[in-house]
Amino acid sequence: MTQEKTIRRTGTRLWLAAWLAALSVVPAVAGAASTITGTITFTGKPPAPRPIAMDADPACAKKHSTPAMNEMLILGNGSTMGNVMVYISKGLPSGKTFPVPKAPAVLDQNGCQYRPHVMGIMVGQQYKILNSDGILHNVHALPKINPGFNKPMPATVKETTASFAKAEPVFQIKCDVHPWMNAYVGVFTHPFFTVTGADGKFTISGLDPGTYEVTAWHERLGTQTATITVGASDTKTQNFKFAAPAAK
Ligand SMILES: [Cu+2]
Repeated sequence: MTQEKTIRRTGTRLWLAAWLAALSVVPAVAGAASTITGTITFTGKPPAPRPIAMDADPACAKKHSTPAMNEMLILGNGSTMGNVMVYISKGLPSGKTFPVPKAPAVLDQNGCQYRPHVMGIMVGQQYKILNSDGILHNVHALPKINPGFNKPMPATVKETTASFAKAEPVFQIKCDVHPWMNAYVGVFTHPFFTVTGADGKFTISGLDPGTYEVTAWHERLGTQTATITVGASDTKTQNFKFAAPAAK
């Protein structure tokens, strides 16, 4: 091939690449993604934080220099609430499928506590369960729709995996060796779920315009729902308040 021809071909290729790049930056106007955001707060007098007594297994107690605290009620400044799972519970088109993340959802057993305490996962996504402790644990999943499982994880077993075939909000995972160990998992056919940190904030984005039911779930204080309509490229705010249970 002559040098001139090579230059001409390279030029054509560069032009084509520039043209394709220009196409890809055309904004997608139709169905522009929308967002639902908000803050979860706790009202009423919160109970005093409770330390977890790990004395039953000295190997667990030894992993903490200060007592591990119960994770049921995580409060931030202004009584914002953590460990609340927020998800779209109605309104997504029934036939639409969403890609399953290739990365696994990871549950760790660390300091004889599950990390994270509350998490969401998609149907078919790999659920990787780690044993960072190097202590005997027993992962006992208690779903009602999916099959349950009970996986002993001796000190030498660092990892096991599972997955869930059906949507199921929200079920408990417990450790049969350490009765204080609890985690909660929600399984979804879509990616529109999140769990609040101590700041109580949540953001669910990437939604098509439409009317949605949003559910906020807490392990002790139950569920709340709200119906929200978002337009194209819209952001709507929906806050939730959970009240302390009435004294008995
Ligand atoms: Cu355990």
